[in-house]
Parts: sequence; structure tokens; C-alpha cells
Amino acid sequence: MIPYKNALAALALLTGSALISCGSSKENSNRTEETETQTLIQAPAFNADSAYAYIDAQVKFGPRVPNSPAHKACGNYLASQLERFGAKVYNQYADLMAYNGAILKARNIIGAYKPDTKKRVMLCAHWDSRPYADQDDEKYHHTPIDGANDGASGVGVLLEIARQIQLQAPAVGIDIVFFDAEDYGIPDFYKGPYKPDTWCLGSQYWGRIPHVSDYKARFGILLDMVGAKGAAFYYEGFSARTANNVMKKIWNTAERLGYGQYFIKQEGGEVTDDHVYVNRFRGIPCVDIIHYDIQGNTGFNPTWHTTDDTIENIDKATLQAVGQTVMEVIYNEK
Ligand code: AHN
Ligand code: ZN
Repeated sequence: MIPYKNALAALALLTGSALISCGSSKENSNRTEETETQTLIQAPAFNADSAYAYIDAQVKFGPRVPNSPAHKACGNYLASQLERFGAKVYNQYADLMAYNGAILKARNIIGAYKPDTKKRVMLCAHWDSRPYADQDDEKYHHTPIDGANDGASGVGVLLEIARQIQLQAPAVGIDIVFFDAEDYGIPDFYKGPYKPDTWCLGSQYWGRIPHVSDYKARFGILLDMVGAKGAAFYYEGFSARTANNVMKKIWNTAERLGYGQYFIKQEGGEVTDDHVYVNRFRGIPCVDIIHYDIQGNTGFNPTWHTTDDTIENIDKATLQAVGQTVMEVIYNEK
């Protein structure tokens, strides 16, 4: 059975790509293109083995479901890794209410590089994992997922970028933000009343109360499900509307690096993800690099919110494509 909202998402994906094939885009400014081709800085080499090891380490704690011992232990691990890589670390603890009234002991973890620099870019991912495999067989609906791709992959890529920043800093300040409680959104099996904004609780909190008052950044990049073999990253709808220049810059950079098969220059559907709240509450344009599957019936990759979202399905080539692209973008900011 295809849940209604997922069917909608799939439809949006299909119509989105159909629209783009007959449309024309003249929004990309020549200036951005010229800047990119004239004074290119080559970023340090992203190490996908290292990113993979950070994903493996997270998964080995067990599902990082808020209020669980695994969640607590992994939070400590992530903060200590950022510390080890030379970032100034902020911990935001908050009690956040889930769709079902449960109080989630949440922790957003932020690692800041060059904290006093005004020119900043934020890189983010969610670090919690979903308490429900609600896209799996019914008997697994209440089984928490490993979230190797959905959660750990984005965090693993960002930890490797943190390690690289310590070795060689880009010109701008970077904030690496690990949002909590993204994936506790209302499940399809829930019989209670509909509630809005049940996903992305950690980023909603951070958006209202950032780790430093009046926090600003030029732009943000959100990584979500960036580790599957043969991943496809389309232009996500909300990013296309609110962060078009940055989005094009990322996809052009990927193409230049030879990762055009991952970063596909076609519209995908719109996803409610952490970038929406980064933009809504802080006015920071933020691009979601998220894996869509146009063939699949959920709109996302086949392991999404299933018990198959495991380390076996993480592919280093995808991590390399995403990590190197993001680094190339941030090392070219002046
Ligand atoms: C919704 O399903 C509404 N948003 C997807 C955001 C998400 C969940 N990303 C990873 N897991
Ligand atoms: Zn999820």
C-alpha cells in the first residue's frame, strides 16, 4: 500500500521532472559561473574511508532514538569528535514534545570553526534515527532503524569535513550543525489527529533559539541520505525556490568534479526537512542534498524507514561524491 502523502511525493517528483524537461532556466547568473571557472581553489581530498568509519561508529551504538542509551552515548561521541577536530563545541539541550506527547530529551550539537569570523557557512545533518520502520512490513513498524543512510551518512560526511578543516582551514568560518529529533515525525500508522511540524523538532528549536544569538550564515547545506549506492540528488523543490543560486553552484561544482551522475540537474519534489526551518526561522538560504528515487513508491530510496537502512547499504563512492563536492564549495568561499 502506498501511503497518501508518499504517493503525492512520488507524483510531485514525476511532474517535477516532466516540467523541467520542457522548461528553460535562465536564472543562473553568469557572474557565479565566471567566478567558479576563473579563480578555482582546489579543496583538500575528502577521505571516504574515514567518513565510512564515522558512519559505522554511529551505527554500532544502536539506533539513536531520543531517550535511549544509544542516543545518549552517540551524542557524547559526536561532541567529542568535533572537539578532537578542533571545533568550538556548543551543546543545546532541550525537552521537545513529539506528535504523541512524548517528551524527547534532545541535544543539538554544533562545532564552530573561526567562531569570530562574520563570513560563515553552515553544514548540517540530523543525527537521530527513526524509532519506526514504518515503511517496512507491518511487524517492523515499531522497530527502530539503524539509520546508516538516514542520519548517520550525513553526519559521517560532516565529521570527515571537520577533520579536513582542522588540517587546512577554508577562508570562511564553518559551523557544523548536528540536529536532533528530526526523524520522530508522525508515522503512517498513527490513528490520532493530524499535527503539523512533527518532523525536524531539533532544527525548529535551533531556528528559534540558535546556539549564538542572532546567528547568521551566508548559506547552509543540509545532507540527508547521502550514502546509498547509486544515489541520485535532484533539485529539491524548497531549495530551488529559496536557495537557487547556492543550489546551482553545488550542482555545477559536482558536474565539474565528474559527479554529474549523482547530482542530477532536474527538479525533484519538495521535502519537509531541516533546511525549511533553517530558512524559515533564521532567514538562511539552505540547500537540501537528499536522495530521491523516482522509481520507488515512497519517493525515497528503497531502504528508507525500513530495517534495511544498514551499514551494508552504504557506498563509499557516493560519500566521496558528496563530501568532495561540499568541500569544493566551501573552500571556494572567500
Ligand atoms: C517527510 O517525510 C515529511 N520528510 C522527510 C524528511 C526525512 C525523514 N528525512 C529523513 N527522514
Ligand atoms: Zn527519516
